[in-house]
Amino acid sequence: MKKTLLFLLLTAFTCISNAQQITLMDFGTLSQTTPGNYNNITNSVVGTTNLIDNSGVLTNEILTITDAFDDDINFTGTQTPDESVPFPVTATRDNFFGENVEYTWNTPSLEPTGGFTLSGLEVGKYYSFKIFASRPTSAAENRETLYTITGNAGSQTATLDPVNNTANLAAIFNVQPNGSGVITFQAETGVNNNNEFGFYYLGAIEMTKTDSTLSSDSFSINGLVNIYPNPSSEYVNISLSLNQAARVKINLYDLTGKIVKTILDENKLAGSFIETWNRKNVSSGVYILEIDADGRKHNSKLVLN
Ligand SMILES: [Ca+2]
Ligand SMILES: [Ca+2]
Repeated sequence: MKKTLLFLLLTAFTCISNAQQITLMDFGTLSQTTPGNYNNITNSVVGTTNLIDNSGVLTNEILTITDAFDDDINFTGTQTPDESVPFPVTATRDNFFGENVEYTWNTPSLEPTGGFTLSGLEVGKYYSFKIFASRPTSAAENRETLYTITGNAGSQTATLDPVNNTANLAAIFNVQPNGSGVITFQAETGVNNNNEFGFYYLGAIEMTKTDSTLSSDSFSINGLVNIYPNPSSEYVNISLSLNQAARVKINLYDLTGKIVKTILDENKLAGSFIETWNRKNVSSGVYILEIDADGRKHNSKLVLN
């Protein structure tokens, strides 16, 4: 009997020590909230939310908007998110946004940064973030958004171009809160953003809390790839972040599955790199761009116009 109890206690302890807590956030309009165990953040200017985790348990982790986004909310995000994206359409189709050039469409506004704090976090734990934003548009432009997450060891950044995005995520791993249990999050216009207002976006976040560092192996490669501009008329930039050295192949396929072009086939060291490809000898159309890093594959639709 005692042995059984000890075994049960050990099992419970093991489960707790390996526990992951996942918290889901949909940033957007009150009219397009996500049902279920989601945190719907619908006030882009002020407000606090006591977050629930993905099993509905109140975490007492508090999200406070500390740096207003635009008081308008975009609700034209993608309604066809890729299967690999861990967010439902109610979360992908709306966004908080801001701009670094005054925008006068509705009420005049200028919000070159937008952000929030997460407080009540557990000091010593690790928090990892998958970030999604999407803004379908026919304009051939880049609306690169720079995300900065700051904890006790300084800041980490990631970028994402929301233009026509259905599959790309920005990912930031293993941020520990400061000594007061706080992590800060900021979104702003990225350096490659060439929109006339510098529009940047935040649509949804999946936050994972772990006791020890989370390996980026446990994330699919999808989170670490960014392809822009897409559609493209001249150059295509493919940015990729590798957590370990890998043989990286980038192939372009037509929609019948026939290989059109090998863009890259090289050994790459761990870290981030950007491959810039000039598509001048490839005719306009819709293609599939496949990135293969030691067998971890990522496929994206690429439009050349
Ligand atoms: Ca602001
Ligand atoms: Ca959203």
